[in-house]
Amino acid sequence: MKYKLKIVSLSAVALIFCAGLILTSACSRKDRVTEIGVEIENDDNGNGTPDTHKYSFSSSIQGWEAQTGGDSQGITGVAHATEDGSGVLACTVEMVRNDGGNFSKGEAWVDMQNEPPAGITAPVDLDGVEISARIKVGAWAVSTPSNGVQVFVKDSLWRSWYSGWRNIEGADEDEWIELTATVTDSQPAGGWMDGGFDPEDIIAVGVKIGAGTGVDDDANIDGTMYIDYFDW
Ligand SMILES: [Ca+2]
Repeated sequence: MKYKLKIVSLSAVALIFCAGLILTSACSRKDRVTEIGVEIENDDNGNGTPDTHKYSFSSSIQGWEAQTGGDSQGITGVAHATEDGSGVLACTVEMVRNDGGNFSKGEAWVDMQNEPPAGITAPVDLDGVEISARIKVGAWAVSTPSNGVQVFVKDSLWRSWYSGWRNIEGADEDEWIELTATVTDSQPAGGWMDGGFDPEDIIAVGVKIGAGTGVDDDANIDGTMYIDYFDW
């Protein structure tokens, strides 16, 4: 009887020990997951604060794509990358100046009906709201006449609103460029708006790059444009 009791108590000790091991293991797994999650969120700003931009590209392309229709096909692909410690959308630019066809400008954009930012449901009311994007290009994008960049939005009938053209100049080479514009129901200076555009009914946002015009050449303009975020 005494012997049996000893076996029972030894088994109980072994059981408690195993339970402890399992619990410890479960806890450390949870800690590791939490740590990885924090690392991904902090990746973008490089200063220990989470990136709260609508599209931050911290760890994915968030549904963005290259425009493959119409006359704006000069961005031929998008991919996730890291630039200056931040998750970015890397856009492959293959434009042809004075192309006269589909490649003298290009767009990276997202259909928010399918790929909305966290906590957002499209359509979105952006009337009077400032939109912003942070982008970077290299020496390949600097030329005369100047190439340029714009931010844009589209309403649910695919009517467009483009911010004023912003020249890419020598000082911009390898520097982050902040693009900002306030969406309204009128055409901005140097920009474009389709008739009837409704700023309260936005389903798509994007960034455009275009080749400068006014000279008679058909130079290739090839390189990578990085988009750090798109926000409003
Ligand atoms: Ca980013």
